[in-house]
Amino acid sequence: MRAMRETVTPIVLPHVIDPTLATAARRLVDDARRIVIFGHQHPDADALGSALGLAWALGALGKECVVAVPDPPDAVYASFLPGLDSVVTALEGDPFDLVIALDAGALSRYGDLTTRYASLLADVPILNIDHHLTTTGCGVVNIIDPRAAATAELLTLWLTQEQIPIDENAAKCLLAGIITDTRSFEFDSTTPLTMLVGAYLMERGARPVEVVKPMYRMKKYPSAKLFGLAISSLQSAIAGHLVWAAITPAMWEAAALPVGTGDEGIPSYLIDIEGAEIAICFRQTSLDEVRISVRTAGKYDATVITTQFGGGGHARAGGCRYQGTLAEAEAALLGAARAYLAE
Ligand SMILES: [Mn+2]
Repeated sequence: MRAMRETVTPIVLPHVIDPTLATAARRLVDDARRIVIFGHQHPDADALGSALGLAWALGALGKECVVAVPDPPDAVYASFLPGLDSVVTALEGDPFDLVIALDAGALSRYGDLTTRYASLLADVPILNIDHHLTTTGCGVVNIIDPRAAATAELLTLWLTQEQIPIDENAAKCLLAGIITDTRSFEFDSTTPLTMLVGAYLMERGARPVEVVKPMYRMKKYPSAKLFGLAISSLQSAIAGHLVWAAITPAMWEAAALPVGTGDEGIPSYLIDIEGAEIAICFRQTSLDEVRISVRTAGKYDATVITTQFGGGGHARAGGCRYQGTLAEAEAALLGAARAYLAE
């Protein structure tokens, strides 16, 4: 006998969006026939997944939807975002009735789309849906909530609140947005509601593995080779609180990769070693230049080290360049790290 029942109650998402805003947004959509959906510059999988998910959902209502972004999408998204090949970077044809701008609040984040195609977009209302803290919105109606982990989460909640059906293609696009903005539900931005929205989209046929594997697990053979070579240089000091590794031109050559390309995620890998508080990845790109990535845990701030060498970054991740040999760079950076750990 199996422990679990075969069926569960269908998931019902709560109506959490301000009803006035939700209805106003619905009215804009109802009044439009031809809709252009914008994703922001250098579109990530949340911008693209939200835009395509919405296009699938509104397309099924009989709306003519065009998804446009200022920069071409990265090819890695093609395997899990149905309809990615329909995304355009230039507009043509009849004027539009509505712009729906997704995953950024400021119009400038959509590149020059609005200025380049002013004739197609003259007097066209904008509906803005976004989850970034820093924005007040660029639309006549703005559904903005930084509590949402992804624009795709907010959009799913709006679609379900307005009883607009989400088919399998839409569900796949929307789940991709949520998974990539939360790194597989890992970041602190993930809430119980995020998980519930994810479950709702899975119920409609979306599968996390289709996104997680190409985004976070798949690597090319030369990249795996380089990773192994670099990790073979791993060293530690100060009871494991300081760890470091180096990538040399010979390693890139042995892995059949151009010298200086990529870091294969080694900086993040190093700081996940148990006990590590400061991790440094040295990448020797020529005989007299070394690029350095610093990662920190606990109370340590990476910029305390990188700014000593003219670099910058954030508390957890910083970088700098060192003019000199690898041995000189290691002596300088490890010296600074040891001094910091001794404070
Ligand atoms: Mn986002």
